[in-house]
Amino acid sequence: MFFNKKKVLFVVIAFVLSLLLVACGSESTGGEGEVTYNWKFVTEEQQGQVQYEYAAEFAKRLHEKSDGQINIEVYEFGGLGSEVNQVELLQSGGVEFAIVSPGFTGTMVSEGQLFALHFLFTDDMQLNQKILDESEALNVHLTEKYEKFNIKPLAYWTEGAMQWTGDRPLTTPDDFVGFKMRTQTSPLILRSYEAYGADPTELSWGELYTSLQQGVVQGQENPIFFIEDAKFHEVQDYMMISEHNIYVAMTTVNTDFFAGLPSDIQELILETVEEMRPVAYEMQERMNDELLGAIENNDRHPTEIINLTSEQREAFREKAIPVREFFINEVGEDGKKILEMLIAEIEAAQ
Ligand code: 6CS
Repeated sequence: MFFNKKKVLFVVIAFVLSLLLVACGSESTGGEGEVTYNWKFVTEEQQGQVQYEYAAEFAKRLHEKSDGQINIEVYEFGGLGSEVNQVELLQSGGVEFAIVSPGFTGTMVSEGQLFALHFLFTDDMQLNQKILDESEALNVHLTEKYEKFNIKPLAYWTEGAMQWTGDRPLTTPDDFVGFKMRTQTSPLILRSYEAYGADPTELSWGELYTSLQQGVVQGQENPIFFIEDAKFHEVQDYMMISEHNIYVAMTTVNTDFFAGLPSDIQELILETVEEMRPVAYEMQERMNDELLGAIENNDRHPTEIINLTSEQREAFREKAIPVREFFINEVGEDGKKILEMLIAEIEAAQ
Protein backbone atom coordinates (compact mmCIF):
# COMPACT_ATOMS: atom_id res chain seq x y z
CA MET A 1 0.00 0.00 0.00
CA PHE A 2 2.76 2.40 1.04
CA PHE A 3 4.72 1.45 -2.07
CA ASN A 4 1.70 2.25 -4.27
CA LYS A 5 1.20 5.67 -2.68
CA LYS A 6 4.88 6.42 -3.14
CA LYS A 7 4.69 5.37 -6.75
CA VAL A 8 1.64 7.54 -7.44
CA LEU A 9 3.38 10.51 -5.81
CA PHE A 10 6.48 9.87 -7.93
CA VAL A 11 4.43 9.82 -11.15
CA VAL A 12 2.55 12.99 -10.16
CA ILE A 13 5.81 14.82 -9.37
CA ALA A 14 7.33 13.66 -12.66
CA PHE A 15 4.21 14.82 -14.53
CA VAL A 16 4.18 18.25 -12.87
CA LEU A 17 7.88 18.63 -13.53
CA SER A 18 7.36 17.72 -17.15
CA LEU A 19 4.66 20.40 -17.50
CA LEU A 20 6.99 22.95 -15.94
CA LEU A 21 9.77 21.90 -18.27
CA VAL A 22 7.56 22.16 -21.35
CA ALA A 23 6.65 25.65 -20.24
CA CYS A 24 10.31 26.60 -19.75
CA GLY A 25 11.96 25.32 -22.98
CA SER A 26 12.42 28.36 -25.13
CA GLU A 27 13.79 30.27 -28.02
CA SER A 28 14.14 34.03 -27.53
CA THR A 29 15.26 37.02 -29.52
CA GLY A 30 17.86 39.31 -27.97
CA GLY A 31 18.28 43.06 -28.31
CA GLU A 32 20.19 42.89 -31.60
CA GLY A 33 17.75 40.40 -33.09
CA GLU A 34 19.88 37.34 -32.39
CA VAL A 35 17.97 34.21 -31.47
CA THR A 36 19.09 32.33 -28.37
CA TYR A 37 18.10 28.74 -27.72
CA ASN A 38 17.49 27.26 -24.28
CA TRP A 39 17.22 23.47 -24.35
CA LYS A 40 17.15 20.57 -21.92
CA PHE A 41 19.18 17.38 -22.07
CA VAL A 42 18.22 14.56 -19.72
CA THR A 43 20.47 11.59 -18.96
CA GLU A 44 19.93 8.27 -17.19
CA GLU A 45 23.02 8.76 -15.06
CA GLN A 46 24.42 11.11 -12.43
CA GLN A 47 27.30 13.57 -12.30
CA GLY A 48 30.63 11.82 -12.74
CA GLN A 49 29.04 8.97 -14.70
CA VAL A 50 29.54 8.58 -18.46
CA GLN A 51 26.15 9.73 -19.80
CA TYR A 52 26.06 12.87 -17.65
CA GLU A 53 29.65 13.82 -18.48
CA TYR A 54 28.93 13.21 -22.17
CA ALA A 55 25.90 15.52 -22.07
CA ALA A 56 27.80 18.21 -20.14
CA GLU A 57 30.63 18.15 -22.69
CA PHE A 58 28.12 18.19 -25.57
CA ALA A 59 26.39 21.24 -24.03
CA LYS A 60 29.71 23.04 -23.47
CA ARG A 61 30.86 22.49 -27.03
CA LEU A 62 27.57 23.67 -28.56
CA HIS A 63 27.57 26.75 -26.33
CA GLU A 64 31.09 27.65 -27.46
CA LYS A 65 30.55 26.87 -31.13
CA SER A 66 27.40 29.00 -31.23
CA ASP A 67 29.06 31.93 -29.39
CA GLY A 68 26.64 31.57 -26.54
CA GLN A 69 23.54 31.30 -28.73
CA ILE A 70 22.81 27.72 -27.57
CA ASN A 71 22.32 27.04 -23.86
CA ILE A 72 21.68 23.48 -22.80
CA GLU A 73 20.80 22.53 -19.25
CA VAL A 74 21.83 18.99 -18.41
CA TYR A 75 19.67 16.93 -16.02
CA GLU A 76 21.03 14.00 -14.09
CA PHE A 77 18.98 10.90 -13.36
CA GLY A 78 16.52 11.06 -10.51
CA GLY A 79 14.75 14.42 -10.79
CA LEU A 80 12.56 13.68 -13.79
CA GLY A 81 11.19 10.25 -12.93
CA SER A 82 12.28 6.82 -14.07
CA GLU A 83 14.19 6.04 -17.26
CA VAL A 84 10.85 5.23 -18.97
CA ASN A 85 9.35 8.58 -17.81
CA GLN A 86 12.37 10.32 -19.35
CA VAL A 87 11.71 8.68 -22.73
CA GLU A 88 8.12 9.94 -22.56
CA LEU A 89 9.38 13.45 -21.76
CA LEU A 90 11.60 13.36 -24.85
CA GLN A 91 8.70 12.22 -27.04
CA SER A 92 6.40 14.96 -25.79
CA GLY A 93 9.04 17.66 -26.20
CA GLY A 94 9.35 18.29 -22.44
CA VAL A 95 13.08 17.87 -23.03
CA GLU A 96 14.78 18.33 -26.40
CA PHE A 97 17.66 15.87 -25.96
CA ALA A 98 18.10 12.65 -24.02
CA ILE A 99 20.52 9.78 -23.65
CA VAL A 100 18.36 6.70 -23.92
CA SER A 101 19.28 3.07 -23.33
CA PRO A 102 17.40 0.85 -25.79
CA GLY A 103 16.70 -1.42 -22.82
CA PHE A 104 14.05 1.09 -21.72
CA THR A 105 12.26 1.30 -25.08
CA GLY A 106 11.71 -2.45 -25.63
CA THR A 107 7.93 -2.37 -25.32
CA MET A 108 7.71 0.50 -27.82
CA VAL A 109 10.43 0.05 -30.48
CA SER A 110 10.59 -3.73 -30.40
CA GLU A 111 13.39 -3.82 -33.03
CA GLY A 112 15.66 -1.92 -30.61
CA GLN A 113 15.66 -4.98 -28.41
CA LEU A 114 18.38 -6.53 -30.56
CA PHE A 115 20.89 -4.89 -28.23
CA ALA A 116 19.66 -7.31 -25.55
CA LEU A 117 21.00 -10.32 -27.46
CA HIS A 118 24.00 -11.77 -25.66
CA PHE A 119 27.22 -12.48 -27.59
CA LEU A 120 26.04 -10.51 -30.64
CA PHE A 121 28.95 -8.06 -30.85
CA THR A 122 32.67 -8.89 -30.82
CA ASP A 123 35.08 -8.96 -27.86
CA ASP A 124 36.97 -5.99 -29.34
CA MET A 125 35.38 -2.85 -27.93
CA GLN A 126 37.01 -0.49 -30.41
CA LEU A 127 35.69 -2.58 -33.27
CA ASN A 128 32.26 -2.63 -31.64
CA GLN A 129 32.26 1.17 -31.50
CA LYS A 130 33.24 1.31 -35.19
CA ILE A 131 30.30 -1.01 -36.01
CA LEU A 132 27.92 1.19 -33.98
CA ASP A 133 29.23 4.28 -35.79
CA GLU A 134 29.00 2.87 -39.31
CA SER A 135 26.21 0.29 -39.28
CA GLU A 136 23.49 0.92 -41.87
CA ALA A 137 21.23 -1.53 -40.02
CA LEU A 138 21.36 0.72 -36.97
CA ASN A 139 21.96 4.25 -38.26
CA VAL A 140 19.40 4.00 -41.09
CA HIS A 141 16.91 1.19 -40.48
CA LEU A 142 16.68 1.05 -36.69
CA THR A 143 16.76 4.85 -36.56
CA GLU A 144 13.67 4.94 -38.82
CA LYS A 145 11.83 2.76 -36.30
CA TYR A 146 12.60 5.20 -33.47
CA GLU A 147 11.63 8.20 -35.59
CA LYS A 148 8.08 6.85 -35.84
CA PHE A 149 7.89 7.55 -32.09
CA ASN A 150 9.29 11.09 -32.37
CA ILE A 151 12.73 9.97 -31.18
CA LYS A 152 15.70 10.63 -33.46
CA PRO A 153 18.83 8.67 -32.51
CA LEU A 154 21.85 10.76 -33.53
CA ALA A 155 24.49 8.27 -32.37
CA TYR A 156 24.73 4.77 -30.94
CA TRP A 157 27.68 4.39 -28.60
CA THR A 158 28.98 2.03 -25.98
CA GLU A 159 29.49 2.54 -22.26
CA GLY A 160 31.60 -0.62 -22.05
CA ALA A 161 31.33 -4.37 -21.82
CA MET A 162 28.62 -5.74 -19.52
CA GLN A 163 29.53 -7.78 -16.45
CA TRP A 164 27.43 -9.71 -13.97
CA THR A 165 27.40 -9.19 -10.24
CA GLY A 166 25.73 -11.61 -7.86
CA ASP A 167 25.32 -12.87 -4.34
CA ARG A 168 26.95 -16.06 -5.65
CA PRO A 169 29.42 -16.96 -8.40
CA LEU A 170 27.77 -17.16 -11.84
CA THR A 171 30.10 -19.22 -13.97
CA THR A 172 27.74 -21.72 -15.66
CA PRO A 173 24.17 -21.42 -16.96
CA ASP A 174 23.15 -23.76 -14.12
CA ASP A 175 24.18 -21.09 -11.61
CA PHE A 176 21.38 -18.93 -13.01
CA VAL A 177 18.62 -21.47 -12.39
CA GLY A 178 16.03 -19.72 -10.21
CA PHE A 179 18.38 -16.72 -9.83
CA LYS A 180 16.55 -13.42 -9.25
CA MET A 181 18.16 -11.18 -11.88
CA ARG A 182 17.44 -7.46 -12.22
CA THR A 183 16.98 -6.21 -15.79
CA GLN A 184 15.92 -3.08 -17.64
CA THR A 185 12.42 -2.82 -19.14
CA SER A 186 12.50 -4.99 -22.23
CA PRO A 187 10.84 -8.37 -22.91
CA LEU A 188 13.91 -9.63 -24.78
CA ILE A 189 16.26 -8.89 -21.90
CA LEU A 190 14.00 -10.99 -19.69
CA ARG A 191 13.99 -13.73 -22.32
CA SER A 192 17.80 -13.70 -22.52
CA TYR A 193 17.98 -14.51 -18.80
CA GLU A 194 15.13 -17.03 -18.94
CA ALA A 195 17.25 -18.87 -21.53
CA TYR A 196 19.75 -19.52 -18.68
CA GLY A 197 16.92 -20.58 -16.32
CA ALA A 198 16.91 -17.32 -14.32
CA ASP A 199 13.93 -15.53 -12.80
CA PRO A 200 14.36 -11.94 -14.10
CA THR A 201 12.66 -8.81 -12.74
CA GLU A 202 12.47 -5.39 -14.41
CA LEU A 203 13.54 -2.48 -12.21
CA SER A 204 14.69 1.11 -12.54
CA TRP A 205 18.31 1.45 -11.45
CA GLY A 206 17.12 3.98 -8.88
CA GLU A 207 15.70 1.08 -6.89
CA LEU A 208 18.50 -1.36 -7.56
CA TYR A 209 20.92 -0.80 -4.65
CA THR A 210 18.17 -1.31 -2.06
CA SER A 211 16.70 -4.26 -3.97
CA LEU A 212 20.09 -5.99 -4.02
CA GLN A 213 20.68 -5.18 -0.36
CA GLN A 214 17.30 -6.59 0.67
CA GLY A 215 17.53 -9.65 -1.57
CA VAL A 216 14.55 -8.62 -3.72
CA VAL A 217 16.94 -9.40 -6.57
CA GLN A 218 20.23 -11.31 -6.32
CA GLY A 219 22.20 -9.93 -9.24
CA GLN A 220 22.41 -7.49 -12.11
CA GLU A 221 24.38 -6.60 -15.25
CA ASN A 222 26.22 -3.37 -16.04
CA PRO A 223 29.56 -1.94 -17.19
CA ILE A 224 32.21 -1.84 -14.44
CA PHE A 225 32.23 1.96 -14.04
CA PHE A 226 28.52 1.91 -13.27
CA ILE A 227 28.76 -1.01 -10.84
CA GLU A 228 31.38 0.89 -8.86
CA ASP A 229 29.88 4.37 -9.08
CA ALA A 230 26.37 3.20 -8.14
CA LYS A 231 28.01 1.13 -5.35
CA PHE A 232 26.32 -2.13 -6.34
CA HIS A 233 29.55 -3.95 -5.42
CA GLU A 234 28.94 -2.97 -1.77
CA VAL A 235 25.87 -5.22 -1.72
CA GLN A 236 27.18 -7.96 -4.03
CA ASP A 237 29.89 -10.49 -3.20
CA TYR A 238 30.95 -11.47 -6.71
CA MET A 239 31.63 -9.71 -9.97
CA MET A 240 31.98 -11.90 -13.04
CA ILE A 241 33.98 -10.53 -15.98
CA SER A 242 31.50 -12.12 -18.38
CA GLU A 243 31.48 -9.59 -21.24
CA HIS A 244 28.28 -11.27 -22.43
CA ASN A 245 27.12 -8.09 -24.14
CA ILE A 246 28.02 -4.44 -24.66
CA TYR A 247 26.13 -1.56 -23.05
CA VAL A 248 24.70 0.63 -25.82
CA ALA A 249 23.40 4.15 -25.26
CA MET A 250 21.80 6.43 -27.83
CA THR A 251 22.17 10.19 -28.11
CA THR A 252 18.67 11.24 -29.11
CA VAL A 253 16.73 14.36 -29.99
CA ASN A 254 12.98 14.98 -30.35
CA THR A 255 12.34 14.46 -34.09
CA ASP A 256 9.83 17.30 -34.60
CA PHE A 257 11.94 19.75 -32.62
CA PHE A 258 15.06 18.92 -34.67
CA ALA A 259 13.17 19.16 -37.97
CA GLY A 260 11.98 22.65 -37.00
CA LEU A 261 15.49 24.05 -36.41
CA PRO A 262 17.32 26.21 -38.97
CA SER A 263 19.73 24.13 -41.03
CA ASP A 264 22.86 25.89 -39.67
CA ILE A 265 21.81 24.98 -36.11
CA GLN A 266 21.10 21.40 -37.17
CA GLU A 267 24.59 21.28 -38.69
CA LEU A 268 26.19 22.48 -35.45
CA ILE A 269 24.38 19.74 -33.53
CA LEU A 270 25.38 17.01 -35.99
CA GLU A 271 28.99 18.23 -36.02
CA THR A 272 29.08 18.07 -32.22
CA VAL A 273 27.60 14.55 -32.23
CA GLU A 274 30.46 13.50 -34.53
CA GLU A 275 33.09 15.11 -32.29
CA MET A 276 31.65 13.33 -29.27
CA ARG A 277 32.16 9.81 -30.67
CA PRO A 278 35.85 9.44 -29.70
CA VAL A 279 35.30 11.53 -26.55
CA ALA A 280 32.61 9.10 -25.33
CA TYR A 281 34.76 6.10 -26.17
CA GLU A 282 37.73 7.45 -24.19
CA MET A 283 35.49 8.48 -21.29
CA GLN A 284 33.99 5.02 -20.82
CA GLU A 285 37.33 3.27 -21.34
CA ARG A 286 39.06 5.41 -18.71
CA MET A 287 36.23 5.12 -16.17
CA ASN A 288 35.88 1.36 -16.66
CA ASP A 289 39.66 0.88 -16.16
CA GLU A 290 39.94 3.18 -13.15
CA LEU A 291 36.89 1.85 -11.36
CA LEU A 292 37.90 -1.78 -11.87
CA GLY A 293 40.94 -0.83 -9.79
CA ALA A 294 38.68 0.78 -7.19
CA ILE A 295 36.62 -2.43 -6.82
CA GLU A 296 39.78 -4.56 -6.64
CA ASN A 297 41.28 -2.36 -3.92
CA ASN A 298 38.15 -1.89 -1.83
CA ASP A 299 38.96 -3.64 1.48
CA ARG A 300 35.88 -2.32 3.25
CA HIS A 301 33.52 -4.01 0.78
CA PRO A 302 35.56 -6.82 -0.77
CA THR A 303 34.22 -8.24 -4.05
CA GLU A 304 35.59 -11.45 -5.53
CA ILE A 305 36.29 -10.87 -9.20
CA ILE A 306 35.92 -13.96 -11.40
CA ASN A 307 37.19 -13.89 -14.97
CA LEU A 308 35.07 -16.28 -16.99
CA THR A 309 37.17 -18.59 -19.17
CA SER A 310 36.44 -18.88 -22.89
CA GLU A 311 34.93 -22.35 -22.26
CA GLN A 312 32.61 -20.89 -19.62
CA ARG A 313 31.55 -18.08 -21.92
CA GLU A 314 30.95 -20.60 -24.69
CA ALA A 315 28.43 -22.49 -22.52
CA PHE A 316 26.46 -19.24 -22.11
CA ARG A 317 26.79 -18.44 -25.81
CA GLU A 318 25.22 -21.78 -26.75
CA LYS A 319 22.17 -20.99 -24.62
CA ALA A 320 22.02 -17.39 -25.91
CA ILE A 321 22.05 -18.08 -29.67
CA PRO A 322 18.46 -19.53 -29.84
CA VAL A 323 17.16 -16.26 -28.32
CA ARG A 324 17.87 -14.72 -31.75
CA GLU A 325 15.10 -16.95 -33.18
CA PHE A 326 12.76 -15.71 -30.47
CA PHE A 327 13.62 -12.11 -31.46
CA ILE A 328 12.93 -12.85 -35.14
CA ASN A 329 9.60 -14.55 -34.41
CA GLU A 330 8.39 -11.91 -31.97
CA VAL A 331 9.58 -8.72 -33.63
CA GLY A 332 8.59 -9.52 -37.21
CA GLU A 333 9.96 -9.10 -40.71
CA ASP A 334 11.59 -5.65 -40.33
CA GLY A 335 13.31 -6.67 -37.10
CA LYS A 336 14.57 -9.83 -38.79
CA LYS A 337 16.03 -7.80 -41.67
CA ILE A 338 17.71 -5.32 -39.30
CA LEU A 339 19.20 -8.11 -37.19
CA GLU A 340 20.41 -10.08 -40.22
CA MET A 341 21.98 -6.97 -41.72
CA LEU A 342 23.69 -6.13 -38.42
CA ILE A 343 25.03 -9.69 -38.06
CA ALA A 344 26.42 -9.48 -41.62
CA GLU A 345 28.03 -6.12 -40.78
CA ILE A 346 29.61 -7.53 -37.62
CA GLU A 347 30.97 -10.53 -39.53
CA ALA A 348 32.34 -8.30 -42.28
CA ALA A 349 34.04 -6.05 -39.73
CA GLN A 350 35.92 -8.93 -38.07
O1 6CS B 1 21.37 -0.35 -15.28
C1 6CS B 1 20.82 0.67 -15.67
O2 6CS B 1 19.61 0.71 -15.83
C2 6CS B 1 21.64 1.91 -15.90
N1 6CS B 1 22.96 1.54 -16.38
C3 6CS B 1 23.71 2.39 -17.00
C4 6CS B 1 25.11 2.05 -17.37
N2 6CS B 1 23.28 3.60 -17.35
C5 6CS B 1 21.94 4.06 -17.06
C6 6CS B 1 20.99 2.90 -16.86
O3 6CS B 1 19.72 3.28 -16.47
